[in-house]
Amino acid sequence: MAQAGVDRAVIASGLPQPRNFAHNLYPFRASSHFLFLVGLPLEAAVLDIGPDHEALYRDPPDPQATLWTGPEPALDELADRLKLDVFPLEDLQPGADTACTPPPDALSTWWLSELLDRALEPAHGAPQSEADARLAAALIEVRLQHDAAALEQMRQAAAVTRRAHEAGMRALPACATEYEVLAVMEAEIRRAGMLSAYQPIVTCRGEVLHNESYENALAPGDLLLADVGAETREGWAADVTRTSPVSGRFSPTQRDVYEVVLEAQRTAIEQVRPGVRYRDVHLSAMGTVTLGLRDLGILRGSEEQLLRAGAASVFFPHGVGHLLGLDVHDMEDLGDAAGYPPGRQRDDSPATRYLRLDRDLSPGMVVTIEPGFYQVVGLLASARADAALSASIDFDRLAEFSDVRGIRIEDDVLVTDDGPELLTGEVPKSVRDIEALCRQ
Ligand SMILES: [Mn+2]
Repeated sequence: MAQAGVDRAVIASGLPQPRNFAHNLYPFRASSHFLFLVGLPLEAAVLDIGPDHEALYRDPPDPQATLWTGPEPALDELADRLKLDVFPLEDLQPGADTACTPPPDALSTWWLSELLDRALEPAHGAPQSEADARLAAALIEVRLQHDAAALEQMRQAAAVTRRAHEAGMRALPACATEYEVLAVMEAEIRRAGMLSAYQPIVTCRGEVLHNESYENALAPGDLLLADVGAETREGWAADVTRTSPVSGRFSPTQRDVYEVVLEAQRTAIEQVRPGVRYRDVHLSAMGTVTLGLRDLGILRGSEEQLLRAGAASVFFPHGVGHLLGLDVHDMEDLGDAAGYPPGRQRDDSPATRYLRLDRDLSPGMVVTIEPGFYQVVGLLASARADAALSASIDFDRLAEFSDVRGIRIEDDVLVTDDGPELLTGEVPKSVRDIEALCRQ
C-alpha cells in the first residue's frame, strides 16, 4: 500500500447489525476489503497497515459471552493463525491522516469514527479524504484481477450456484409459489455450507428489476426469473440469473424473446477479452437486442434510428453487467471508482446511464454478462409519450407478447488471454436444456 501513496491505512471488518434488539443480530458479513487482506470474518477488528508495520487490533474475548456464543480465539491464538501482531483495540493510535474505507452502515461508521477520532459519514460511494481516495485506488489495483486462489473460490461458488438453479428448475412445475422455489434453491446453497451472496430474486414479476418479495402464486403461463448466487465461507460470490417457464414449456412468444436475449448474451460473452472496452460489450448487447426486437416486429425503423432513439433501452434499461469478486457488485462500496477508471464517468444517455462498469478488460477480471427484456409499465408509458420512441415501438405487436414480463440471462465470465472463460457455463441456459429440466 505504501508504494501506492498511502502512509497509513486502517481496514475495518465492521460490526454485526441488530435486526430489532441488541442481541438478535443479522448474520455478520465482514467488509470485503478486510476479508481480502485478512481472510477471516472477524467481528469488530481492524487491520492497521503502514510503511513499516502491519497489525490487527481487536478486543480480547469476553469471558461472559462464552456462555452464549461459545469460545472465541484469544489474541495470541489469532496472532499465530494470521502470522500478524494482534493488539487490543484500545492500543490503536491512529494518526491524523490515517486512511480508511468508510463502512456502508451507520453503526460500523460510528464505531470506526470513534476508533480513528475522525468524523466519517456512512459510505455513499465517495472517499472522504485525499488519503481515502489513494487507499481506494490501491485496493482497486490489487482486487481488480483475481489470482488463482480467488478464482478457485469463485469456481466453488459457481458450482453450488449451478446446483441451486438446477434444483429450482426441476422443482418449478410442482411449486405453487415463489417462496417454494426460493426454498429449494437456498436449500442447495445452505447444504453446501454457503450463504446467498445477495438477496435472491425469485419471481414471476421479473419486470421489477430487484424484486425481493416472494409472495406471488405461480401460474402455468408465467416465466420465473431466478437471480440467485452463492457465496463461499471466505466471501467469494457467484451471480447467476436464469428465466424458466413455470409449466415446463416456453410459449412461442416467450421463446422468441428468450432467444433474442440469449443471442445478445452469447455475442456479448464472446467479446469479453483483454483490451476490449466494457462499454462496447454493453453497446453490442444493446445492438443485438435492437435487431432481435425489430425482427420480432416489436421495434420498427432503421437500425440507426433505433439506436439513436435508444429504443432497446425501453426494454433493456440496465447495464450489461458489473465486476464480480468478493462483492456481488465488486467494490461498489467505493462508488464508481472500481467500475470507471480515471478519465471515464457515467453519462446520462438512456442506453448507458445504469452501466456499472466501463474499464478496458484485462486478464483475471471477472465480469457478469446479463442482458434482459422487461415490460416495465412506467418505462412503456414514458416511451408512449416520447415522439421518437413511440414511433419506434409497435405497441399493437407488443401486446401479443403480454406473457413476457421479464427475462434476464446472466453468467459470470473470466477474462483470459485465450478468450472468455465462463465460470457458470454449466447452468442450463438453452430453451431445450431448460425445458428438459423443468419437465422431468
Ligand atoms: Mn448481476
